[in-house]
Amino acid sequence: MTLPVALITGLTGQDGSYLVELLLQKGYRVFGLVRRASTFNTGRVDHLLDTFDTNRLEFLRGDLTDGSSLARLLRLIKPGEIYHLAAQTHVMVSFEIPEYTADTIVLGTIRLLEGVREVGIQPKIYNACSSEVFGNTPPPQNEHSPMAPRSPYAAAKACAYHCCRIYREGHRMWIANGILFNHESPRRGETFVTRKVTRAVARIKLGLQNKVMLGNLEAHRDWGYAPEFVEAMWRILQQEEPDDYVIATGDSHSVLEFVEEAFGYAGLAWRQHVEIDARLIRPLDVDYLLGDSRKARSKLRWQPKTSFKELVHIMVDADLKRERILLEGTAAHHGAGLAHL
Ligand code: NAP
Ligand code: F7E
Repeated sequence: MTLPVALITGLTGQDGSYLVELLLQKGYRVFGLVRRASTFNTGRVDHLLDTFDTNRLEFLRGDLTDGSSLARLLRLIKPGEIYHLAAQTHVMVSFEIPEYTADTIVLGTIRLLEGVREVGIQPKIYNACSSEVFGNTPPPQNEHSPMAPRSPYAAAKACAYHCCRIYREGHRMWIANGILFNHESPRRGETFVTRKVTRAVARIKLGLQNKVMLGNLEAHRDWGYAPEFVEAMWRILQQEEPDDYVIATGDSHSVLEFVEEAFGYAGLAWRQHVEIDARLIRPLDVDYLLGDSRKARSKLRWQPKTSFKELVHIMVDADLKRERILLEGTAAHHGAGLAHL
């Protein structure tokens, strides 16, 4: 029996790591595009290498900035489904490296789509769009809300979204945009605000640091749980016809509320540990995101399960566990001097 074959760009990222687990559970053969880095960058998926034999999961070297590598992979794999997740994903960083951000998001997407055309395959393609494209369009935001990007990242995601629609309509390709609102997990990158806070809470609780510097505490985000959001990506590609979907919880909280919940859960007083650093405040920020995902709920039969509080607790618990293990590792390496910790 031939297994369905999927290619994931961005497999080493937060979403890619949960998606590959889901696809392997569902019986897919999965290929992951992995870029070259000077240090190991497969930490989020290394646990899978032991679990699955190499016929089910394979990493292939490539880069969104290198169209020839994408075309070569497509020719080699001929995937039936492509989950296009790779990107420069940090909004603040996009103000500092706008060209690279646009190169990965806009040109990277075009290179991938042109590669598909050149190789002559007809896969179903998922493109990772973002709620950032809505900017300060009043909440709740859905598939019909105007896009009003407020960062180079958001502008690039809006452009890639339109490119996907153009290829869908113009070249009759099967491409769907998932407009996902923020989704978090213990695997979230350490420089996004949720993980920055929960990691700091754990380290403060264990006496490893005392302060955390933050920027705008007033911004509101609709934060969901990443494993549930990758399930929506898969459901989008199982539809007969390609379409665009907002994926969100419908519950919005401020950064300050996230901080209060995370510190409170660990029994800490946040005011004693949080300081504002003006350098972390963005040239432009998105004030209030709250998604209306009724279309996904009815057409995909998808719905989120994890509440805001549960998400915060999952992340704090995971960081406490991780920091304790790291601490024990340090103690083992450095001997008895740290044993009292
Ligand atoms: P992430 O954790 O930052 O992962 C990004 C992935 O892209 C990583 O695998 C990274 O590789 C890879 N990548 C970056 N530059 C690349 C390049 N030049 N060539 C090849 N690969 C490259 O992001 P995520 O949170 O999983 O998000 C997945 C996608 O959904 C992204 O497109 C993001 O913009 C979008 N999105 C995310 C959210 C959210 O809340 N998480 C919401 C809406 C949309 P390394 O591991 O080597 O860095
Ligand atoms: O910021 C504020 C910051 O960087 C959230 C990406 O996955 O989701 C993510 O983008 C809010 C902003 O996520 C700090 O100003 C305060 O208002 O965690 P974030 P984001 O910008 O919403 C969207 C949907 C994506 O598509 C992106 O790829 O928190 N904030 N203080 C801070 N943010 C950070 N990073 N660090 C702070 O110290």
